[in-house]
Amino acid sequence: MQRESGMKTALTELLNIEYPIIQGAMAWVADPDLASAVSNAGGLGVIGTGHDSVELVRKKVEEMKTRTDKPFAVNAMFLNPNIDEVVDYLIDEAEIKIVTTGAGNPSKYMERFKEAGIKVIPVVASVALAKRMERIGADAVVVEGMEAGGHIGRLTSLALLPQVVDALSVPVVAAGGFGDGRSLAAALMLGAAGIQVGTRFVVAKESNAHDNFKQSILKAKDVSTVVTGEITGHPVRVLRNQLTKNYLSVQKSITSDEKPDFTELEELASGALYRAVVQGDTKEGSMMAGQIAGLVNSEGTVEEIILDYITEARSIYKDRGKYFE
Ligand code: TUI
Repeated sequence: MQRESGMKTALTELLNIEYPIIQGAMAWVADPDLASAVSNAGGLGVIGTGHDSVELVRKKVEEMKTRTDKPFAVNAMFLNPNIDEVVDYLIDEAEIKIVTTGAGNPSKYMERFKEAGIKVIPVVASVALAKRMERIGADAVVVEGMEAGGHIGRLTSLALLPQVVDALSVPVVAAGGFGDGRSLAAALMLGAAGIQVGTRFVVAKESNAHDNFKQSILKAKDVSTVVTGEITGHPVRVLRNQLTKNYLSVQKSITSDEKPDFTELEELASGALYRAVVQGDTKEGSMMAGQIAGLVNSEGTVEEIILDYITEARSIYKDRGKYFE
């Protein structure tokens, strides 16, 4: 395969990678197979840790180290009940150089991460949290718009990204809706130093996501995703199916009591991500995917996907550059 020359940005310089593309830490998908393929192809592979035990995180990190000698990151996800032990392991034993964080505020761990020489890249969904992260030592931030799959904030990438770029000095990475080279070019134009890609990597050849889940993304249209769980304070974007129909109907029946009862919702959601991603249950499983799923129409290896982003972004720049002359 024709190798593209690298694309130098503040992010590639910070992380010592070839292309300004970070792989999202999708629970059950972002394993060492996918993450090592991304790192070996010149992006930043990220090991997802979802609700993992510390033993499982250790296994994944050890496996990753046998698969790549390129930079990689581990994601710390704050809805994980084992988060304290996972962070202790990452700081004290894992000997890793980069951490991304998601679904919460990493402030209480920041000093220890920095003391251990670990670069920290929190995922944020607001200007306020982005500024706070920079102030306490974040090396870069990922700004995630509500177009993204999984747990999301309230603002769109197009509105949020330039506001964070204006507010920060550290590199800003755009996430949520960045499904091809056009969006990489657009992100760079808005002042980002790179993008984070989730949904498009779910369908990569090296991704171990169940084929039924991959096919659902490949078949998805622009309107195929819905947001569930807003009522619980944890909005999650997923592909529409029987589960979301049931979930949204229960959600609608819950009145705005002082103490609403979420038991039925919790039962519907319990284990639902595993059912979709690992067992291939596209009816009752939770198929987290971004709005960009409608644009993801072909599989391809991780290397093909990354080079596709880079060649398309470069060709867009050449073609559209004429408007700015
Ligand atoms: O973390 C994500 N996406 C995720 S995590 C996840 S795991 C899960 N599994 C089952 C059910 C529900 C979730 C699935 N998808 N993206 C990064 C992200 N972080 N998006 C938004 C945020 C965020 C939100 C609030 C970051 C910080 C934050 O802080 C609030 C605060 O405390 O200030």
